[in-house]
Amino acid sequence: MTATASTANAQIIRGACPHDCPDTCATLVTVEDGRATRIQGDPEHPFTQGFLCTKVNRYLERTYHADRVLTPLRRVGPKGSGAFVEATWDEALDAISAKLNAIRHSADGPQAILPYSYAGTMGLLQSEGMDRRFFHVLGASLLDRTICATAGMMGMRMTVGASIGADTEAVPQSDLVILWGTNTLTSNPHLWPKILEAKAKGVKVICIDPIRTRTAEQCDEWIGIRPGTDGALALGMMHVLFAEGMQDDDYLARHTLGADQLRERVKAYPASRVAAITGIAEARIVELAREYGRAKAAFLRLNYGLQRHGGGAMAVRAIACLPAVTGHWRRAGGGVQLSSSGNFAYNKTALQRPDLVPPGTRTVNMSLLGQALAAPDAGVGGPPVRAMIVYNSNPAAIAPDHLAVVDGMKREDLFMVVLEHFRTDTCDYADWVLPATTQLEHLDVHWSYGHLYASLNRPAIAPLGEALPNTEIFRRLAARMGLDHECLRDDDDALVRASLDTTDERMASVTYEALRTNGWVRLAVPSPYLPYAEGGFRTPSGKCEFFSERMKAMGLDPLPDFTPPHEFPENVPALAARFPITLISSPAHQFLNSSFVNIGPLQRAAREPEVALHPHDAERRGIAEGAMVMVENERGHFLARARVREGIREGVAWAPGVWWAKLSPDGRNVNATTSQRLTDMGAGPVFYDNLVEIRPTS
Ligand SMILES: Nc1nc2c(c(=O)[nH]1)N[C@H]1C(S)=C(S)[C@@H](COP(=O)(O)OP(=O)(O)OC[C@H]3O[C@@H](n4cnc5c(=O)[nH]c(N)nc54)[C@H](O)[C@@H]3O)O[C@H]1N2
Ligand SMILES: Nc1nc2c(c(=O)[nH]1)N[C@H]1C(S)=C(S)[C@@H](COP(=O)(O)OP(=O)(O)OC[C@H]3O[C@@H](n4cnc5c(=O)[nH]c(N)nc54)[C@H](O)[C@@H]3O)O[C@H]1N2
Ligand SMILES: [Mo]
Repeated sequence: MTATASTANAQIIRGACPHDCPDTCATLVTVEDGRATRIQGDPEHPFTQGFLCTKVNRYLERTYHADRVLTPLRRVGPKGSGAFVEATWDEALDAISAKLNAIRHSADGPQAILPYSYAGTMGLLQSEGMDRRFFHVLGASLLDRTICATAGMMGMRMTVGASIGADTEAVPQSDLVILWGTNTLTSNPHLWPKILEAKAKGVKVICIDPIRTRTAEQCDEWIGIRPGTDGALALGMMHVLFAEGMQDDDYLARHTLGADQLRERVKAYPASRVAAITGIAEARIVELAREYGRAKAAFLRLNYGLQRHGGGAMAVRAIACLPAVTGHWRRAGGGVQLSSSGNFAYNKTALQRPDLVPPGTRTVNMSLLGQALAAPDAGVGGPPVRAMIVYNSNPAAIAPDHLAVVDGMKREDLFMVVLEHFRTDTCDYADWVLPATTQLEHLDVHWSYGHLYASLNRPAIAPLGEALPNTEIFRRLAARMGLDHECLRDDDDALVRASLDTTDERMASVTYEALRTNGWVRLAVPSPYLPYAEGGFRTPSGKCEFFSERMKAMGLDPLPDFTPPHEFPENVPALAARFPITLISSPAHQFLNSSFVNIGPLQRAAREPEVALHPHDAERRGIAEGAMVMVENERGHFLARARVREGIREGVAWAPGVWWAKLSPDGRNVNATTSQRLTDMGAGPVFYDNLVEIRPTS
């Protein structure tokens, strides 16, 4: 081990970063006299490479922060006031279990109770372990966790069959890198050294993004595409590839389904038409296709930015066809990568016990929370939502259509419990806030969506104050409520074992022993991993499905096509006349969704809620650099500081997210303007498919 500790009695504990990020870093935490004194990236981990990001470098500061919630809190003021008093665990568990039992035994029944969680921690135990068992035994409503990635996941699933793509460690072997709808330096920073390795060999790196992000600035070229039009660009590229004979006929014949139909379909996308849709010059589209066609192993790194539009799933699907047209999957460094998560075959059935879900239990889409809280039947039939238990998420800040969400949370007849580290926006509407442990204080097992290493997080320090792991909170709640099932008594160690209890070959290397010894281990797959070099797609046909019977059965177009955003200006001219600017609210560099917004140095670095716009757009509106502006549409509005900059498409604005509403000038954040419309597949949110107007406030 190359890490050194500063004092003799210091210990180094291996852990994993819990945050929702493709990188899932391996960490080394130095502990001296029971206190964590240092956190660093594991230098031996091939992806972490010894460094942590801007945010997680401050993980100790976050853990020991004076604002940590360290005891149960009971609300004393009106909903939204944030007035709480401290309470004991006994008081909290008594009150919460009495209320939940009353609802469970009422005419509305247990489905009136809704869990709401996402990936505040990605650890299997603390994010989808005992909580799932608890809600399943209880018979609560199920939650469809769509808030981030389901559109892209469906796009991949319908095309290559799974969330499995090219090995990110093979990027240095590629001969063209396209960063497509991803701000790598911010949201996937540990991929950057691999990209630099490729670049050092003279490989061209192109970034396709409506915003000239810090990533785009470091690339050889920025292609400033119109938002939500990536599907058309991919179809236009395939048009050129086929027209100029740059396809790999052998790969097409052996490993794809529907190549002839695809070839017919893309005839409708000549570069002239694609230029009009995407706003990219015709000649550039043709040349991009040629560069791609000449390459032998181009790496297409997608991320989730481009799928937060009405046609997001189709866009990912169209792009995912490219490496099968050119046969790039054959070679190391070639192919497309959106997520590697499908490689991690943990035993989620044993962990979560879906067999305990009562038949006929309804499912509520988390992206429609505003609607679910407003409608008597949660919008999907059944009882109203009378209780909501929130953990690992801050829906009052991050859910679309913020005003609808907050209206719902204010309902006097809604009972809300939030498990948290801090008093977030969501906590302000809670009846009870329960203190949860951070990653330094609990055990967990991790997967990744950006590489192929499993990891174990061992607790480095004892829980602060009266904080408890989510697992333990649900165990105690179950016991207090009298929920009687033996699986609710498993301890965290048993949960780890349940998740590792699998015979899947890829998991052969992932034993508890290996994880305990080294902290992390590569899945038992070849290195580099070429998932589709010889076909072997995980679709029903085993081929890359240009033509999808499954989509046809869903009543969708079975072939890739361009699906415009809901708020595509030429399709909604009246709306676009009033709200002509497409607002993208992708992550701020210093925050992790709404996490870290309350950490002083990071908050100061992010300054304040801002909105960047093109000089022409600013000038037309009389907006000067630094002016306070109102960003608005029919759904709502929020205040932000104008940043006028060249590096953004005209007609597009960028409001980096996700600020806590209560730390924003008018108590509202960007989600006051986003809608509860959904993507074409996967029922995901459309955060960046959002027309607004921006006006000076004075
Ligand atoms: N620092 C930091 N890192 C993070 C996060 C964070 O909040 N902060 N969040 C984490 C999470 S939960 C996720 S899901 C990922 C998200 O990270 P990414 O998957 O990289 O997604 P976004 O940051 O949402 O968007 C990436 C880029 O897509 C661009 N974009 C938007 N619309 C379009 C479009 O229509 N076409 C194209 N080509 N580009 C478009 C945006 O301008 C943005 O620069 O990052 C994770 N990592
Ligand atoms: N406008 C706009 N909205 C967005 C996005 C966007 O780009 N633009 N991004 C979307 C995306 S991609 C995502 S993934 C979602 C993310 O939305 P969320 O999943 O809600 O993520 P965070 O905002 O980071 O909130 C996570 C919360 O979990 C808490 N937490 C962390 N670890 C633990 C734990 O172990 N136990 C408990 N009890 N709590 C814990 C943290 O303190 C934090 O408050 O936001 C979405 N919202
Ligand atoms: Mo996400």
